[in-house]
Amino acid sequence: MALTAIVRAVSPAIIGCELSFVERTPIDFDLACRQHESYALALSRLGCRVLELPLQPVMPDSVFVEDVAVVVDEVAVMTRPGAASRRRESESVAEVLAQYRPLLLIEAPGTLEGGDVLRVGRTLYVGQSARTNAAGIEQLRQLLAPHGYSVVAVAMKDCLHLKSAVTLVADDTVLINPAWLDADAFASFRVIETAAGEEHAANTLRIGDGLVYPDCFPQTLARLRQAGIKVNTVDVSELQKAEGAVTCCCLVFEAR
Ligand code: CIR
Repeated sequence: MALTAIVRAVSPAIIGCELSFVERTPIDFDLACRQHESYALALSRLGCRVLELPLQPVMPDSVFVEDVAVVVDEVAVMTRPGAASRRRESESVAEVLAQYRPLLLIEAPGTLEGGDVLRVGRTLYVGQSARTNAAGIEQLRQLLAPHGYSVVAVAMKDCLHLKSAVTLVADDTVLINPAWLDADAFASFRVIETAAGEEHAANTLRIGDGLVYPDCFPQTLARLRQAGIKVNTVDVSELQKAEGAVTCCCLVFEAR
């Protein structure tokens, strides 16, 4: 089985992106494009077959493909993003995912964004964020229960998505910014905390047993390496200005 990663190039409209907890600063579009290319290359070096969706020139946040779908082994759930401006991003992602999985849908009044969903085996931790509401979480629970998944809602604050605050970095280990979430939900895991002053450092992308990780969090990076975790660094400074991070620029799944 091959790992497939869906990505989409950065839209020239990215300067008009949604921002919630990050202040707007100028984005260097050409640099953002180069950084995204290097990111896609890192995915392919880690063994992913990279599928590039058509550019969406008028959809500012369309590079952040993670938010419009939650893909598990049996099905893909098309989300209904809490940011209304992002709902039109779904169609082209759904077209491609339909080739790999039956599609299920989150419907109004539910909202859910993929950045709020952290999968660990058959458990999906879902952030109660400004983008994901209780109806969205309940629908996800109902849709995935028949496939053997349980859904755990996690309280969080002060950041965009659950995976801004926590990601899985090894089978039994999470990287957490404890200021942004209720860490009790992860009490059964070994916990690595983000270093002081590196508040955005908890978002890592795990591919196989290695991580793709921004190069701008040196102290947290050292903690990960000390824990024996293999880390490949990338520079995503321009995507971070759009409140993006490394998980949000791809949808990775086993293609069968
Ligand atoms: C947004 O606010 O929707 C985008 N500017 C950033 C989305 C980042 N997505 C993610 O981390 N999963």
